[in-house]
Amino acid sequence: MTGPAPTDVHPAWLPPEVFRAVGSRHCLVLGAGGLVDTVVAEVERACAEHGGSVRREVEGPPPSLVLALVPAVGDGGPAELDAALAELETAGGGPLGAEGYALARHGEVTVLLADQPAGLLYGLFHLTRLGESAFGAPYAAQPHRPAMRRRMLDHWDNVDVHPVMGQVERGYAGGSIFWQAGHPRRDRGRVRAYARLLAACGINAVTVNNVNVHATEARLLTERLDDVAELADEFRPYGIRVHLSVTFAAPVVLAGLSTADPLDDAVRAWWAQTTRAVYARIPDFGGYVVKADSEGQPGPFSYGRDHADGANLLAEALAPHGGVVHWRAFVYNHRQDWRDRSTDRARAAFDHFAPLDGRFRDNVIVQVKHGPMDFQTREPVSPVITAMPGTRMAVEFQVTQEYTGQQRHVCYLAPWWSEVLRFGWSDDGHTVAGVAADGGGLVAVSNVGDDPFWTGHPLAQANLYAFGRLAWDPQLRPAELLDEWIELTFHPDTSADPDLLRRTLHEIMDDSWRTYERYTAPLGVGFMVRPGLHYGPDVDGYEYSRWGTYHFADRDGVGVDRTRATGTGFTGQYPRPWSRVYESPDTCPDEVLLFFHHVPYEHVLHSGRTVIQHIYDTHFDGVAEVEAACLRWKSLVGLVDAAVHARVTERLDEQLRCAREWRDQINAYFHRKSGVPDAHGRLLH
Ligand code: GCV
Repeated sequence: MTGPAPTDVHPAWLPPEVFRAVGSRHCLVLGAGGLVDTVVAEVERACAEHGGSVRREVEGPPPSLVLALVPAVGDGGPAELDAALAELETAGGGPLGAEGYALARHGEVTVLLADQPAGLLYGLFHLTRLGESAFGAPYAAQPHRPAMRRRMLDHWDNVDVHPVMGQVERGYAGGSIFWQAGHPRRDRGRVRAYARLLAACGINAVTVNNVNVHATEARLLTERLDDVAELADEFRPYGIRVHLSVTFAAPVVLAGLSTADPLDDAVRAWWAQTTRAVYARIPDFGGYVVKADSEGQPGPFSYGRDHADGANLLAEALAPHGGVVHWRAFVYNHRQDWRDRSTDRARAAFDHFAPLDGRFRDNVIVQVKHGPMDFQTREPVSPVITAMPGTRMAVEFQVTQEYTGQQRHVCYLAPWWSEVLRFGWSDDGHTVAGVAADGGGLVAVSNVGDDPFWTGHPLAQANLYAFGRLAWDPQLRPAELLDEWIELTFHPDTSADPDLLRRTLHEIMDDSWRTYERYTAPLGVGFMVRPGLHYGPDVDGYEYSRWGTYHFADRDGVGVDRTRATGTGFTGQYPRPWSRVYESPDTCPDEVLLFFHHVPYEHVLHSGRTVIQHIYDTHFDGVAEVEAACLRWKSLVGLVDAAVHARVTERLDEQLRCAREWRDQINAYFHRKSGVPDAHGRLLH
């Protein structure tokens, strides 16, 4: 069932060592169903490696680990199982649900209970995180349920190599693990191993192609559906449903209809019939993902319809089969005139979507990027997330590091995602995490490719891991998640200096997002990257472009006035208290000051420093922090796998080169614009 682990790829957070505690026990598994077979196969593999045993019949010597589906528990099971069940009942809290599980320890027996097979699988992976501690002192049954029902990764993978974007759009880890130059890859073991890693961090949905749907990829929906079905077969044993990005123009480009108008009967009939065929082939298909009227993709605007009309068309086709449509809210004018100060890209998603609240069908999930612009290193939370109580919403993160160092720089993103998820408004305790949990869950763009370390930069694996875990439980702390990831991936106890290894990884990674922020675009102003590529500094690269990403630096100051009083009015899209907080530079948090305000260089931040001195200081500090990270990493020679050490060393060298370039270009630029010298007299070039 699980197949042999591929040997040409790093085991990431599932090396055989993490199964030692489970694999050295005498295990009893009670229950049946597809995912139970996966659990049994996992436990068998672990026991073969570590000397334990597995059986599925109650009769036999006392087990030390019982994994049981509650409905399969009958008379005659171990007494410890009954005790755990009784505790669970007393604890209340209702059923464990489709994916929940409970863990308990009584006497010498650890018990894992679930209502349904997926829960058993997630519980098994929880045991890998606990290791021996799951088999120590007794503890009463503790239930675990995911906060989000849908925890999804979108792959921006192309079937054909795109002439500009390549095999994977914004991919920094080699080619696609699904597709290679026009065809599905044959090495399916890699996909299965990926599914296993994803399940182990809690992911349960994957989109297998880019949201920019080109000609070949459009046909995955119809004549190339078998390719999608093959992938679904690999993901299914790990409880992961496959979704497909489709083009809104499909009825025209695939079936030759004269229109894709969402209100046209022939168009509706085509989607209904096409979707029926998809479910006939892939009964557990998840649904469609759509990028419409965005960056050149077709959409309902061409027919004078709005996004509710467009999304409802696909939702109607999916509803009879239990599918959902993820309809992206990333809609803005990408053909702006930089001279036009009245258009503000940050406003666009709210302007298009907030008025449609309440008009989307139940199986539409409006998928919103977490910030109003585009996955910059720092942005405020998108106000759209606060504005559509009558709509199911999914919040979209970007695990692939398009604007955060492209997996050449260490940039552990969980601290930021955690901040976003905790962002709250109103007295009723609304938070981003709450909106996602009540609606369509969390989605992220994957950072995985066919690279032997999965993610190019081995330390970027932590972002993938942390995303899945935060989607399961948004309350988890980033440092705690890093602990988990370090223990699983590096198993420090088997190294010569466990404390040094743990401490050093934390020192390098904990604050690496803020380090990256320090040496790149300052105070939330964003972009300043090379156009198209989005790597390395180019302060004015986007300043006179059509993409709507400006910083407006002149000799007196910098930043975008998005206030109601004198700017684009974007601050008015927020509920209180944020509409007020962001409106005034006196209350606006420093880290997003230049996102909301155009201020003089001598403006004094809450930190007590002027904007210009902050720019100089943070850029020197950021580079110093990268220098320190390089030295720290050196000290881990011999404590981590040699190939991992070499790859990270190579990436850190590039990070340091690039950080120095950022520092020098940004500092020189603002020094030349402002004429203000550095208070500490450092070289500004
Ligand atoms: C898939 C940004 C990226 C694009 C991406 C787009 C999106 O603009 O640069 O490559 O397209 O976001 O999220 O749709």
